[in-house]
Amino acid sequence: AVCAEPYNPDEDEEEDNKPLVVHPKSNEQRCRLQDACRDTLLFKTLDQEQFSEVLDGMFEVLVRPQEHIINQGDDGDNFYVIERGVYDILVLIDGVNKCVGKYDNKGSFGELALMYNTPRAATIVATQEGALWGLDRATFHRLIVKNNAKKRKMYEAFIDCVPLLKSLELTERMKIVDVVGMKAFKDGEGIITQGDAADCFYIVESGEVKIMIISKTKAGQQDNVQVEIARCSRGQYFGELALVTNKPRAASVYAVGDTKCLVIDIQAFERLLGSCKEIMKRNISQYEDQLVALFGSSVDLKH
Ligand code: 1OR
Ligand code: 1OR
Repeated sequence: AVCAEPYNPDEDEEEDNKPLVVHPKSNEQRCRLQDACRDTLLFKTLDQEQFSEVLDGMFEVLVRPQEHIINQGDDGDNFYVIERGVYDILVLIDGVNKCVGKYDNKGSFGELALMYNTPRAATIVATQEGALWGLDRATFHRLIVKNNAKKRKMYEAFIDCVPLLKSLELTERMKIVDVVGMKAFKDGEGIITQGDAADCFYIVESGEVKIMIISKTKAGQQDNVQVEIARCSRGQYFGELALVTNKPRAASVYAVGDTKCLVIDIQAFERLLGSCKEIMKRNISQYEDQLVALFGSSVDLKH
């Protein structure tokens, strides 16, 4: 019924004048909350005041093993940030509930139904005891959804000129903008560490990154020397390999000068960039050739 009502800006203004919800917290709770939200991508484009209002509006939710936090098809009530616990993502495919992914002690979920006023797109089940921080629908709308218009203005032009995303429809590219985070890195700062587990993907917005790989036997050098194998600048992406191959990070990545990257989490990557995977795979098949050109053979890597 909600989506059939005509949009009334006066009502919206009325809503904006009401005080925001505040759930009082102890210092200890506030610390844990801040820790849990440090890497929440949806909060990355908020200013200090908005972020602090979001934290005020969040409330702690303790969960038991097998508890359904969200059921596919329901109306959306809250958005959740994970403090701890493992959560399966189930989607109904041909009448069968299939596990299509999981959250392992980090990440957030439940934004889609609140952003687009749609039924819940997946079921989220806790596989063990855990703790979440919730944000109610109305507060999420006032603080996050309203920020999306600004976000679209900021990143639309950039996203439109990323070669990888050229094949997507405009509405698909806008959905990416809605969920991306922006991270800034200082000169020399590590962005990805070879061997780590992967949970996100990057597009360079400004500055440059260098990709370094640990070479076992590069002629005349000692063990475990890092060699530069590639650089990425504005509009180029990195961090796709581990997500596409389901393996640990194949290389380390460092900022060269002050650098800003768009960050997309693995679930949004699967959901929104699935159709770009063929392009990524084609480019990945060229990594091997580049490797041979650089080192003479591809067996030189420490695995
Ligand atoms: P929501 O409000 O729809 C369920 O409630 C949440 O599960 C959803 O927001 C997302 O935050 C989260 N497709 C749709 N929603 C997903 C998915 C997903 N993964 C996590 N959520 N896919 C799985 C990608 C690994 C695509 C399945 C075809
Ligand atoms: P990732 O998720 O493995 C490190 O995290 C990223 O560095 C990786 O995704 C790729 O985006 C990138 N050539 C170009 N880029 C590479 C290469 C590569 N390896 C990793 N990345 N290789 C060819 C070397 C000339 C090495 C292939 C193993």
